[in-house]
Amino acid sequence: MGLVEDLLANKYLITPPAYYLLADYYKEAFTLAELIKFAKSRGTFVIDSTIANDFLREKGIFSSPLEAPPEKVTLEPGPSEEVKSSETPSPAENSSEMVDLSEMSDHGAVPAENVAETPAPESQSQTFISTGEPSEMAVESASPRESKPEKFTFSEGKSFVSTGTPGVGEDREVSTSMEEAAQNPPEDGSGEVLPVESRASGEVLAADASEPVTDDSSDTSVESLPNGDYSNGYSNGNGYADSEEYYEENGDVKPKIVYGDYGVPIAYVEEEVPEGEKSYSTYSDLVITPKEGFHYRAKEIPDDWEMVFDVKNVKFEAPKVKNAASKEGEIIIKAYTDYFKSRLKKMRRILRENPELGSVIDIGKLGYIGRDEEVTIIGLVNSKRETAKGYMFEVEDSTGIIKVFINRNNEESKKFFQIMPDSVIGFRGHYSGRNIFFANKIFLPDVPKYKREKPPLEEKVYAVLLSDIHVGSNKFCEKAFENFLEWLNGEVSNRKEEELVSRIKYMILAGDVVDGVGIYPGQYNELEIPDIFDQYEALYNLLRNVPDHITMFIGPGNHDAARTALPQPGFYEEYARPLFKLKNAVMISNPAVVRLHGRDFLIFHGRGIEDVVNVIPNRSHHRPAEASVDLLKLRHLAPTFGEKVPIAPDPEDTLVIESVPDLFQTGHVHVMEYKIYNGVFVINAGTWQAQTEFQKMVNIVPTPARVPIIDVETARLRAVVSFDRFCEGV
Ligand code: D5M
Ligand code: FE
Ligand code: ZN
Repeated sequence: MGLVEDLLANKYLITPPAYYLLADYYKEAFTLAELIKFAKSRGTFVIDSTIANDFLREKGIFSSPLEAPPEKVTLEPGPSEEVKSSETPSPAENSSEMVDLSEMSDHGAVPAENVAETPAPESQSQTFISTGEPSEMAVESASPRESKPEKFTFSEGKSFVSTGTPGVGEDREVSTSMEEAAQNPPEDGSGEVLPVESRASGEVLAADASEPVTDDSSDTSVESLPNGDYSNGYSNGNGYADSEEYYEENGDVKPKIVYGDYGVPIAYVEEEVPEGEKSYSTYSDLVITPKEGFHYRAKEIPDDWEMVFDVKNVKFEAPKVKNAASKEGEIIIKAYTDYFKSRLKKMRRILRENPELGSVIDIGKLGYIGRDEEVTIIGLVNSKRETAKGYMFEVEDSTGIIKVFINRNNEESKKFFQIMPDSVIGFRGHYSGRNIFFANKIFLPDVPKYKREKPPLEEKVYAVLLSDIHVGSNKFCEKAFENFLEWLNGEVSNRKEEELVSRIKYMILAGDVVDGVGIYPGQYNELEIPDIFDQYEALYNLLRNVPDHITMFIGPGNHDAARTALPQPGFYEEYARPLFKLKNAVMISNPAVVRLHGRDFLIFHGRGIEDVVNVIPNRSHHRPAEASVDLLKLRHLAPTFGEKVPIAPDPEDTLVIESVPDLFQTGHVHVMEYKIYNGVFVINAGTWQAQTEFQKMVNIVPTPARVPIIDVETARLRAVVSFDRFCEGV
């Protein structure tokens, strides 16, 4: 068996970049047992490129990443150089329940054949690694605890609406307190209104999901729609091509190569295969039309939206190097230097808006001030670590580098844990004269505490937030999604829902709209639609059923056909072409800022959350809103360079949260959760994909098919409509 299969058989995972690093040496220079033992010693069961590099170095196969043969160099940034602080949570959380390889240490390395003899992944799928009970955490966090619910019953409807905490034991009744949930979320210690995490909500959701469901699909007409031409108004700026052989495996389908700028092949256009000949459906005959007589108030409300920020509109200047013959490496170094200069400049501007900062001085000029003088420095935190008496940072600005120390007894030192490497921070204190700055105050860029008042709107108008639909996955909750589409088309169960649907004017999709192909090891086995073109076609066939008056904003995620590194300017049009012909859709970048009726919605797929979870103690994939608040405090969507999230060497850092949004939407981690932080509504929109085998192994418990509905005026939650009962057993 190959490396991926062998690892999977042992409940170990490998990322594609790590695979490419290791595959050639497998069985030649190392055994499976050695690799597993190494991963185990690092307390992880996910072999990524950092682990792979370290392993190869330890095996003496190469001694530094630079010595790897050129064809093995991946686009993923190499391991970070900074000293890891001791508070970084250990990835070994799961180790006690991992496959027991203790025999290995007793008897030395087990030959690969022995390890490979363990049962195939399919037969082991029930014995996945599990730690604790994240499902409770996952579902309990979405509803405010203290709202006094006004109750109403759904016995037959296809959806269920909830924002308040349902009463205990009301398993057939679902409660709501929309206004209260929206305007009076309970407060927490920070002095700002923050949502409260409630356990009951999840339980009632589950109970509700077990209700018998009436099939009222007869209300929707199903007929076939003629295939229109793909519109072609979008130009793709990212000329990345995938491996040619990959697509040539496609049996008798002859790929047609499309060339981008400079003759770089960017896509292989599949020849049309009639749907009847395919073993899967792309929903080509799904047509849902608005229910006759349903009154859409939103149709009468004038459109009011603008793109405030889209990466595609940023003009990046290519880095200037001495001459055209400059080495490629030199250009890349220059590009990243420009990138960090841009970050520093933007973040300094944000930090200086805080009047508490006082006088700011360049690091290079510290030598000119008196030792008693209190000053502030602002710089990139290159590294941080705990010392015997406190915390030490290495901080850099464009004029110099300095060590910054803060004593543990100072309350301010607690901020140490919030500071992610490579974020830009202000330190106030004294310069010792020996290249150490003694700080007594730490300033995170943060978000001002005051609420940004906006003029009221004449009419209530709502936006629905979606993310991670993952069309094409066999875990895509298609029935739930179709029910949601019917709901949008007026198939509602009561007056409350009618009011909601009637006023929905916008829909935001924050990435991973399809499942993609070749995204994680073993994904192929979980694909219903194994073809990326057909996945986008299927998504198109679903989304064309969104009523015309609802404007959709659709951005990419890491499963989409788009550049992997952040920021993602947009979908590769050659792959996602069907989306571009949706009349009521706007293709956006990741990240992007859309202004709806004067309210700024920051939309970000959310990969930055992964780094927060890895770096900041006590963070979890199951509490994404908390992690998003950490990013807001650092005013950056992916501060740390060289961790899990690849960052493109653009000369400008477009991941800085330059202006404070009214709402900050993420996805990616597949858990619906929200919070309010300093006036910003922070929400993760969850997913439409049930738990995948991969997620089982890494213990991610999603909360699929819940739709948060936002009152645009307040940029707060109006209701959560849940279709999860249709997502069971997917
Ligand atoms: O991400 C779905 C979830 O899976 C999200 O919580 C991140 C997590 N994820 C994705 N890739 C990995 C790897 N390689 N290791 C650990 N966890 C991961 P999605 O983007 O939908 O796949
Ligand atoms: Fe996803
Ligand atoms: Zn994702």
